Amino acid sequence: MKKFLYIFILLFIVGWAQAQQRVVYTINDGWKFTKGSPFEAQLAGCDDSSWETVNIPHTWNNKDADDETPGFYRGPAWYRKQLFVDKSQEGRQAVIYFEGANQEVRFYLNGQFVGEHKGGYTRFCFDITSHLRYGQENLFAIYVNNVYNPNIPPLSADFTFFGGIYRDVYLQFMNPVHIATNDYASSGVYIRTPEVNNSAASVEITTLLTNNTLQPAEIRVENVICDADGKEVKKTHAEIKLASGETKTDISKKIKIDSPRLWDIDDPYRYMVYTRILDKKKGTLLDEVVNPLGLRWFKFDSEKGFFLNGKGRKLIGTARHQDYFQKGNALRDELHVQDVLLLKEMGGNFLRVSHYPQDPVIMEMCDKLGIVTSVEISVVNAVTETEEFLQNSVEMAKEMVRQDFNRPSVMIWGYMNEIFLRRPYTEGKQLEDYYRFTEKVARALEATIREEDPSRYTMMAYHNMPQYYEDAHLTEIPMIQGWNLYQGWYEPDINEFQRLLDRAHKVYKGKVLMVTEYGPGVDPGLHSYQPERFDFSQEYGLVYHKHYLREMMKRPFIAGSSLWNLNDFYSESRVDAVPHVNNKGVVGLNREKKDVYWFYKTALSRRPILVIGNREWKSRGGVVNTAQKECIQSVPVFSNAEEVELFVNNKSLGKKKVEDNYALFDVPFVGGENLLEAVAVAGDSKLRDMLRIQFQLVGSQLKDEAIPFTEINVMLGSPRYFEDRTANVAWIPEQEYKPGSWGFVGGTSYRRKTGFGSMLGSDIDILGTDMNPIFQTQRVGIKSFKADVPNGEYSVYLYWAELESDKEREALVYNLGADSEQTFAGNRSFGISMNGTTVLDDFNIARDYGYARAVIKKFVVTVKDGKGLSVDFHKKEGEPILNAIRIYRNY
Ligand code: GCB
Ligand code: CA
Repeated sequence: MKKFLYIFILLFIVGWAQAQQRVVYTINDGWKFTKGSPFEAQLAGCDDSSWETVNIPHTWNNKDADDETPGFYRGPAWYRKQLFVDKSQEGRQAVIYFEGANQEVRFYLNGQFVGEHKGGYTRFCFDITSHLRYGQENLFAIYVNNVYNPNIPPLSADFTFFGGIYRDVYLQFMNPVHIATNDYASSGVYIRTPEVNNSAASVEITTLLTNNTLQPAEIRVENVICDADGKEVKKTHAEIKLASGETKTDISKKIKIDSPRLWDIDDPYRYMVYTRILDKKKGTLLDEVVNPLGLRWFKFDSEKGFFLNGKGRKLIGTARHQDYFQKGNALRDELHVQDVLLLKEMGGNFLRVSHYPQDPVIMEMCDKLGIVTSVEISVVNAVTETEEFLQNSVEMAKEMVRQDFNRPSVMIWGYMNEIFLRRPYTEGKQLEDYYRFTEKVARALEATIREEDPSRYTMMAYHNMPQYYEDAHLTEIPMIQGWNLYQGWYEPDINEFQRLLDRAHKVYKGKVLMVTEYGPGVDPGLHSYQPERFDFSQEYGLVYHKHYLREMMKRPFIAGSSLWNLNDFYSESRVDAVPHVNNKGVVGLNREKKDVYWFYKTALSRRPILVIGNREWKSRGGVVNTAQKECIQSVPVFSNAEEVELFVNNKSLGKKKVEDNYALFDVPFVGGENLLEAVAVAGDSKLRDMLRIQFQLVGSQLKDEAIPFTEINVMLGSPRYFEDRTANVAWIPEQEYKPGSWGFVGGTSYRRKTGFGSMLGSDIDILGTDMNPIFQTQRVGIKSFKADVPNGEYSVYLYWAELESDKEREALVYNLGADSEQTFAGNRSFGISMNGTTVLDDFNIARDYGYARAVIKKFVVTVKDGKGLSVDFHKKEGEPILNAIRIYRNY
């Protein structure tokens, strides 16, 4: 009797275990981590007690942007964890699944090597069934390396290659007879929709099935299509025999759905497909996976652009990088989700998932929000002429396609971004061979993707050297040409943009065209009322984007565009207004919205909008310029209403017509707090927006008692305004000295030569500060800086950085890779006196501090006898310079 009971219980347990569904959970927390290669780190004997404890998502480079050492750690590192695995999972299939780790991984379990993966942006998994110990602790040891590898793309790129296990890691347990997990970390299910129209759709489902038991298995495969409410719409089934150890493919019959509800930008309706396998005899459920199903049809036309479900839609959106302020690329899901929400809120309907496949939640969000996507592998800037490089690229393409195959949002697969930006040769046989090899890689990728997935389009993105791409035949290969265009930024003439579009339309007749990138650098803390190229001001951002959007809208043959970029992102080698950051985002590293974001939101939104711009300009300042002792500065108010009224401190400034999505108001600011209130009427809705701005008013006459002098903060050689957001200090532009007032005497604004023309100031990284803009402009040949301040004691801070280097900077191709180690060998020496007293006699910045290093000297000066302050510069060798000055009244 007892024996029977045992058998009964045993059967019950086995039966229960078999009927149990897939179990999937993350194992992110509490890993031991160290950089380097400790001896036998995969073995239990290795002592990891002194290692750091970290959580995944994790990168070891998130702090690298903040330090001054050029570059970032690129090398090996280890993660280790003891993990208890439940006894109840014994006898099941076990898999460890990585959403992504940069860039080479070797995985060890309980001391044994299990598998490896190359490439930092695609998902991968390993079967660990035979290595696990159940009801015990298991030693997981993961080697990750982000060192340069000539055979793994990307070789170089304008973003930081943050190393680490920077996306979620999971354990999965399932029945040994299951939907395959060994096909490039895909879901094992591939859903195709060979025909879709308004009246009917047909669906075809391919399922990969694995039998990892020692016996043959007879199973039933079911595919149940449910609507969004979970109601069954259609069901198919098939019976299949699997030999022991076999993985087999089942292809469903075509499933017809009548009057389908389509997936569209405005109504991203999703059916769900439940793929199940059951034990044929017992009917028990063995495994199940769920995939989204979007029914839609689309096409790109070289003249008329993009069509979704028969309707013409211009695709407008952004590209996106997967990093965040001080976090590097190690983002939890919510931060990814937020980005797609930001894009949707802006009115975008397109995401270029570039330069690499991204977190699964990004794709899920695009499916849910109706955002069309293009996903690309990270073959960027250059290739290595080896078979291994080619093979790795092809593998990445397969991973990409199979992993995001079922996403209704995906309509384009991309590969190769600006592949000739960093050509290793410029002429001759070597260049020819290089072109030929690159073409070979391109053709292999094109063929792979088309074979994997003939239902989507292919795309490649080029930089503005069409000749290179034509010579190598790359303009012919993909179905869509993407052009990355920066006229009015890297190149001087903004109107060249539309000429290039028209040229491409003419030269590449029949090719579908997209603008895959365009955008200017915008430091959220910089403003200018004389905006110009390379000044990084919010205002130039508006000038640029207004122009580009208008020109693209005029041209139906431009199927769509993805501005560069949704967010500011880290790029270690970059030297712009913010060190190591590419500032072309319409939102910042911390996702604060810049004015250009509001511009797009207003232009693209169909809902009534009214937003006072300059929203994040919290510490603002300026010089009195009205008889009423106010400072007039213009403020944009974004709206899609016809006209807008603005009140300032409860007084109306009247109504203004909106042009190009905003109205500019001349706002008279008073010192202290100002209340701005905008109102407008759009259709039936009354719109209202408010903004409080703190304004630091500077007198034009410094002895004016109505505006007691407290401080001025002036950037020389510059019309820019800059906010020191840490200390809430408002920096204002220079002006020429007039008696009673303040300003410079003599000199000119420093302009640096660029690859094309010149720019105001410099964009080199200034060492020793995180406030580059204060140091990046200067007055050269300055004689004096005078301020007719009242008697008292003052702190006078002088700011310098030597911007001139004798070594010619690297040619400014997209100003990447400029090195910060240059030394200044030239000579500039001058003396400085304050109200007649010599404070420095032989001041040579390069000699004492080197090139591009922030130097701040504070002097305490007493102003007497109503003489004001005069800082005088005495030329000895070269021209005296001054980058900025702060005059602060102590008493
Ligand atoms: C490009 C690249 C992108 C850069 C961008 C820029 O063309 O494709 O990776 O970040 O230009 O800002 O220079
Ligand atoms: Ca994730």
